[in-house]
Amino acid sequence: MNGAESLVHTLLDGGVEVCFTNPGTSEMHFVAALDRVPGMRCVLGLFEGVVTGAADGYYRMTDHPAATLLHLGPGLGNGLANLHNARKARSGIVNVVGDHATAHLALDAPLTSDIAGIARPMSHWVQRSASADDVARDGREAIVQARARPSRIATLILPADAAWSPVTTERARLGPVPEAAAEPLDETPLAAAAEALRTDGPGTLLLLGDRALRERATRWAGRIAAATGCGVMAAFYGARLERGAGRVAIPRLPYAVEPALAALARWRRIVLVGASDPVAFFAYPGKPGRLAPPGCELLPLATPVHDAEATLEALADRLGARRVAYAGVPRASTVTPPDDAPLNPATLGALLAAVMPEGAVVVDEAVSTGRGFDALTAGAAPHDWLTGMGGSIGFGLPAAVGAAIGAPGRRVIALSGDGSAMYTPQALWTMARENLDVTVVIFANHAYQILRGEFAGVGAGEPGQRATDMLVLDRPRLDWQALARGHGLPATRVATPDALADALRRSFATPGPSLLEVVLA
Ligand SMILES: Cc1ncc(C[n+]2csc(CCOP(=O)(O)OP(=O)(O)O)c2C)c(N)n1
Repeated sequence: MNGAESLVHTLLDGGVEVCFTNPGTSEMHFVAALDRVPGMRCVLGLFEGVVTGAADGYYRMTDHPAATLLHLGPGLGNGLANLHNARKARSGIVNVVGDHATAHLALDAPLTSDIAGIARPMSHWVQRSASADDVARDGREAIVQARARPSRIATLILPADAAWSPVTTERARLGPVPEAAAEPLDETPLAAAAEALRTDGPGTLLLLGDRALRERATRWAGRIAAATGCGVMAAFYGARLERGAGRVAIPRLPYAVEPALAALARWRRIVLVGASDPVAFFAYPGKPGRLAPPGCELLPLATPVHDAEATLEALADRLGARRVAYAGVPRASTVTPPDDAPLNPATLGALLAAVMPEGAVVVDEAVSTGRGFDALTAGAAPHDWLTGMGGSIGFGLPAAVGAAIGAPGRRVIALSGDGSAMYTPQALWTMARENLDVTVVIFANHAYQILRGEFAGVGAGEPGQRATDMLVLDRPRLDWQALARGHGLPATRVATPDALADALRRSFATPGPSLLEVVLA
C-alpha cells in the first residue's frame, strides 16, 4: 500500500465518503488510489471554488465532512473564497492538497509556493505529511478536526513522494473516528435565561443560529414562545434553516441596517442560542455597527459547542413549556400571481411559495431580488433554506451541487443573482455530469443591483458613468440559455409569472438539472 492508498482508506474508515476534486500532476497517485480503493464517491469540479463550495453544501445537508482534492497552492488559492464561507458556516471539510515531492521543493519549480501559508487563514488545522508512514495518522487527525464540534476546516498537504512511496509501518489504516460530543450546558446561563423569560417573556427575544435553526430545536423555541410570550428570530445568515408551513415561524433578522435596528428595537434582552451578538454586515457612516438597541441585555446561552436542541429543551422544561402547543406557520397560497403581474421580488417570492415542493432544499444567493423572500416563503411546503454564511458570492451554485449529493431524492433550488452565478458557473457542468436534481433560477437583472444601493448607503453619492460601468452587467448581456447549454443543462428563459410557474413545475417533475433565466430588466 502506498501513502495515497493509505489516505483513501483512512478517509473511508473515518466516514469521509465523498471527495470533490480538481487534480493535477502532484495528485495523480491519489487519483490512482481512488481507482484501487473502492468506496469513495468522486466528483469532479472544473474550478476549485466549485470543489470547496460543494463540500460546504454537502456538509450542511449531512453533518458529515467531505474531502476536497486540490492542486498545490494555486488550486487551494482558487478555492479559498468558498472555504471562507464554509468556515463561517462551521462546515467540516478535509482538504487534501498535493505538493511537490520533498526533494523537488528545493528546485523552486513553477508551482512551488507556500501552501501552508495559503491554507492557514481559512483552515483551523494545517499539516504537511512528512512521509507515507505519516499519512494515516495525519489523515485521521484531519478527520477528527473536521468532525469536531463545531466542525473545522482541516488542510492536509500531501507531498507527491508521501503519496507514491510504500507505507512501511503497520499503521496504514487506523480505523473509525468517533463522533465528537457536545459540551455540557452550564447551569448559570440556563438559569439566567429561564429567569428572564419567566419575569419578562414579552421583552425577551430568542435569537437562533447554527443548529438551533433545525426543526427539532425550533419546536422547543416555539413552545417557549407560546408559554412566555417571547419573540423568536433567526440570525440573517443560517447554515440550514428548516422552515415552512406547520413549523415554528422563525423570521430572519433583515440584512439592511435600518430594518434590522427596527426589528430589534423593542427587545429589552436577547438570549443567544447558537447565534452571536447581531452586527451589521458593513460599516456605514453615521450608522451603528451593533444592531441590538442601547441598553439591551445580551444573554449568551448556547454556542455551537453545545447541543442547541438539548439547550432549548432544557429551557422549555424549566419554564414548564414541555407540552405547550405552538401555532405552526399557516400554508401559503398555492395560487401563483396573475400572468399580467410584473416579475418583482414580491411576486417571485409568492410564486416560489406556491410551487415549491415539500422537502426542497433552497440555496439562496438571490441577493437583492431575494430580500423579501423570507416572509413570502415562510408558509411554503416544509423545506430547508441555506445561505452563504461568509458573504463571499459564488457560493450558491457550488453549494447546490454538494447539497444535491448530500440529500439525494430532494429537489435543490438554487436561487442566484446573475452576478453571483458568474463567479462559479462551472458548477453547472458538475450538475449535468452527476445528473443532480437541481433547479437553477437565475435572476437576470443585468446588474450588481445591491451595490447600486450600497454606493449611496456608504455616502459615495450618485455614481457617474465610470462608476456605473462597474455596477452593471450590460454590454454585452450574458446569455444564460447559451451558458447553461454549453455546460450541458437544458435552459428556459421566462419573463412572466405563468411561464415561470410552468417552467418550475416542469423542472421539479423532471429528474436532473435545468436552468431558468428569469428576465427582470
Ligand atoms: C467574492 C466577492 N466578490 C465581490 C463581492 C461584492 N458583491 C456583493 S453583492 C455583489 C453583486 C451581486 O450581484 P447579483 O448576484 O447579480 O445580485 P444583485 O445585486 O443584482 O441582486 C458583489 C459584486 C462579494 N460579496 N464577494
